[in-house]
Amino acid sequence: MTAPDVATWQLRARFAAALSAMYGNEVPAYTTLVEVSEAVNRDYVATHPQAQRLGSIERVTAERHGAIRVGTPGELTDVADLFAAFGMYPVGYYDLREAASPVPVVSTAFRPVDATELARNPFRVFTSMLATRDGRFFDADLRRRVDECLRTRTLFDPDLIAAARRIAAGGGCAADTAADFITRAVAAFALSSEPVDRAWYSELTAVSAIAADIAGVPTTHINHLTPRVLDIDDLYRRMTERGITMIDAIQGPPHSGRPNVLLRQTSFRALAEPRRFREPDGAVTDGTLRVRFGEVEARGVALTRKGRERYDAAMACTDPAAVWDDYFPTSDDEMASQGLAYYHRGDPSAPVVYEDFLPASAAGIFRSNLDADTEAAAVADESGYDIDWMAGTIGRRIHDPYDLYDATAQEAPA
Ligand code: OOG
Ligand code: NI
Repeated sequence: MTAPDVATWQLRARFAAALSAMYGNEVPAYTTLVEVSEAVNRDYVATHPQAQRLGSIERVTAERHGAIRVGTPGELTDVADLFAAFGMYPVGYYDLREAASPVPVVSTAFRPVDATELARNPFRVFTSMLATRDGRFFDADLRRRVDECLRTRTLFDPDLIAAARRIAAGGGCAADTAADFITRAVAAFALSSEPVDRAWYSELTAVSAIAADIAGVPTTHINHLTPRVLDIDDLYRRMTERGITMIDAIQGPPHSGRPNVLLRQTSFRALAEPRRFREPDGAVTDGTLRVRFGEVEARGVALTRKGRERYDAAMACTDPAAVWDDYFPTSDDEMASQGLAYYHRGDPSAPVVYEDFLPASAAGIFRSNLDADTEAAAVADESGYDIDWMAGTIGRRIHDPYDLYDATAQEAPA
């Protein structure tokens, strides 16, 4: 068999770029964020000789992650099939119901799993499914009505999913198939212009803003698209100077003079966007919704299990910044010799970049962009949601991030 014209990684790069173009058209603040991010990265590279140790400026500049939310196991399965055509596979299980401030979703991240593919294009999408089976957040009546509403919608055209399966099986596709496939995939994540059912949306909002966002509308949408920066403190200052109100903190590890670990993120709420509503009397009116937002991130070295335990312990302190130096050493040499972080073939000058997400940050990002929390009732969780449930449901292995970092660390840098 001959190689396909367009390989999965090329499809992934084109998909990420096309989503970015769509998002920039629809959300003007995103374009500002990308401009500021690029300026931050240029300045950082110009003043820091070691700047590219966490990734080439080409990769970092093109790098994005997105986030989507779906309502049912079937929709999550379609997402898994669609993203496989772009060489993106589920990695990690994030249970945001367990966060300090719980969000009623369970999540995974779809991304390339090996170093070569990540170097070609690292696009990833954090994907959450509404936890309607969890009685703490959904009583029997609400669950039934939400599930009924979700049953009647089709997020992804079955033809698109069938095409995705063929492309995944063939490792790519013909040139004339590629453009059409990408256009249809991007369209599946655009904000819908269909009128929103006012009564249903309001009713859901009253019990759960997240349920309204997912089940109150007939489609899904990319809710943010995150560029990567090399200096997030600088980015935060520059955005604030431009008059964009960021959430009040950077999520994740504190600023320190020590090796950057894992992931630091911050976000801002997008402005209300014009939407059409169908009123109870059938009339279509104009209104607004705030469903999309901006986020930016800085990535550091991937921590080993031992390093992650340290991290979690430091973050459990009242002021992690104040105690950071008690938990983490000053240099990559020490990080490597103490087995706290991953380095290619043990070489402390070659960090393995963290490619995943952090549940506490994810819950924080979610909540900071919703008007209200979902109240949890004091009943038992009988949903059965866990990583095995999710893997079984989508019919795929969910990769363990540590296995992937272990494998990457044994290779030379890509
Ligand atoms: C996802 C929030 C999680 C991140 O970067 O941690 C996330 C969402 O709001 O749907 O994207
Ligand atoms: Ni995000």
